Amino acid sequence: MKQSSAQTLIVGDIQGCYDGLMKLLDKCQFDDRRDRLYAVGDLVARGEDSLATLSFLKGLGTAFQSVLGNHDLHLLAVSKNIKSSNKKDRLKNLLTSDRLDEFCDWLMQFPLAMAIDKKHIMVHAGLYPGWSPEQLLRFSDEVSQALQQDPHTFLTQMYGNGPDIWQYDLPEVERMRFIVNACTRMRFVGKDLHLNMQEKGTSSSDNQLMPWFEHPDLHIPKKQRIVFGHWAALEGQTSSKQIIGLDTGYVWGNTLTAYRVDSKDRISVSA
Ligand SMILES: [Mn+2]
Repeated sequence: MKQSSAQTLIVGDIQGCYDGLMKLLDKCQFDDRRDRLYAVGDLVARGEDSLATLSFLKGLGTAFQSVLGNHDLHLLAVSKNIKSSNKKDRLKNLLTSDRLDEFCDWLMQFPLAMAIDKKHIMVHAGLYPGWSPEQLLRFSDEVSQALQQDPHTFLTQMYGNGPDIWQYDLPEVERMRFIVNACTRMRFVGKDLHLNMQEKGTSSSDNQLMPWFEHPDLHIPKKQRIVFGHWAALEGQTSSKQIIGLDTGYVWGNTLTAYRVDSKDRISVSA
């Protein structure tokens, strides 16, 4: 059937899988003159062609927007010689491209969290259960301001697992680090609201830990939806209709998924 009306698509973690992205957009009959494409972050890293991926997405102009994932932030730090590339990343052609600075400047204008309409909020890892959706968007703005004002200082101070619990009076550097970790790295959270940075599976042997979206302190207004990626082991499964998981692990040999906002259906292609 031919797609005739305008679509809003949100795609899961692309991770530099350019061919997969092309297959998925073909299947959706994506047309950048008519449709809008959003991504939940981790545009680059482990896939075969992060350079072609960024070149394509940036070329979409205003038809494309994203939030930043942990791999996108790491790319920014690597590009500024603050960190070295992860062993498993396949970023060589991007890091040696004469367009690297152009792509990094472009990425830096994307936030950690974004409301794409009145209903859907995108964030790479999830909504920290100690925050409201409004707070998430406000804290994301704080991070964007700090990142854009002084990228080198921000990216240097960004790394570390602590503090692992949110407090309103955290000193600036710790405050920024917590916001980045909650928005881009969170999976399991303790009953006491601490972030656990070790567990990556679907369940934890520690019964004090739970997925962020199952924490009793998480409150999302009925009409809102949180759209996230990052947690490939979930294969897109969550316990709530309000929580839409889109990382289905294409880079690990599974599928790349888009959520079509208008019709509430999912479209996937296999690796
Ligand atoms: Mn991630």
